Amino acid sequence: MYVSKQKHMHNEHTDEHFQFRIDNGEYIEPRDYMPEAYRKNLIRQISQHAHSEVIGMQPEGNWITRAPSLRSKQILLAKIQDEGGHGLYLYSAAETLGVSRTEMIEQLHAGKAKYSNIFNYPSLNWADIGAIGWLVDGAAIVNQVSLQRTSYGPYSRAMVRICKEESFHQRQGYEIMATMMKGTKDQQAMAQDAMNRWWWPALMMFGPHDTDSPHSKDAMKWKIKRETNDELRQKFIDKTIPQAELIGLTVPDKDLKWNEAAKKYDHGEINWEEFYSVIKGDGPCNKQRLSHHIKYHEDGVWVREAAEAHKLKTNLSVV
Ligand code: FAQ
Repeated sequence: MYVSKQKHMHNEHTDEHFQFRIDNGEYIEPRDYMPEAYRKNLIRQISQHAHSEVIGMQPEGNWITRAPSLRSKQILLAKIQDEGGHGLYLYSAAETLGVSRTEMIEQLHAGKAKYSNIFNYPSLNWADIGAIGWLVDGAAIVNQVSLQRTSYGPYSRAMVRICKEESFHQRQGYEIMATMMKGTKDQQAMAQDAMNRWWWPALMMFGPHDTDSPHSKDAMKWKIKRETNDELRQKFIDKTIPQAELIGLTVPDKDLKWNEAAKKYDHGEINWEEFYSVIKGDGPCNKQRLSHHIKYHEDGVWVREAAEAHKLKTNLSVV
């Protein structure tokens, strides 16, 4: 053992030494040696994650002005601001890998970078805000708790901060659903309808089955991912079903049943055709989400110019 460690210590700029560090449970930092494919895979995943946080502000932003009370409006505003902050941590983490935020935004606008499938569905009424917080943030937490131990230091540290805020988000949504389920028949029907529409897309957030996930093999080897798509999806299902039952919601899956031997829920088939069509750009709201982002990015040119001018002025006055 000692001999092999010595050997690796002399060859720090090799893929072999890199893998040795990963297997040893070390974190990789921006200036450390890393294989080009590791860097590329991380830029892809972190930038898509950042875009998801920011695009994810839109379906909820739609309901700020129509929140049913001052309290619920304040909470929703705080939650949406958090999502913006999460996007910033993540863009900054990706920048440490040598890509600029401008480039990442250009890739998003050109349709070359993805963002989560889930944000291409419409938020039709207040119950949807409950379903987004409970199911979408609930799924995001399961994934992100696991990513706190991802092998890239800046990504891992961003995840630790983000997870602290996500658990408040999940409770915000669950509280809305629980309140509606204690309400009138119409309110209960609205909550159930939102559950029916968001359940399956939330399961798709974990990505394709492991057997159909092209990036998983390397991502697991490099510990970018600590658990696979299917493992995380199963965790989310097992944790969420008792929560639905507690407030009287029915999970819209006729094949769902408890598997006593495996101590987990077996679930029905996910509609992968829908998933691939949504991530290719043909979901109900893809065009709306992107054009909204492009419009406000262009409207914000003057802010970025003013910040640059201020920086220049400050630098000059220092000289
Ligand atoms: N949506 O080989 P894999 C949130 C793509 S944050 C769209 O399995 P990977 C907070 C994938 O990119 C939600 N595309 O890929 C919030 C790849 O295509 P590519 C975001 C997807 O990366 C709440 C292809 O399919 N969270 O919600 C999706 O190893 C409320 C093959 O897939 C993260 O991004 C999908 N769901 O595993 C904010 C977590 N799944 O790139 C506001 C970090 C797969 O080759 C309001 N990301 N694809 O063109 C991850 O953990 C991973 O990237 C996975 C996918 C697990 C999402």
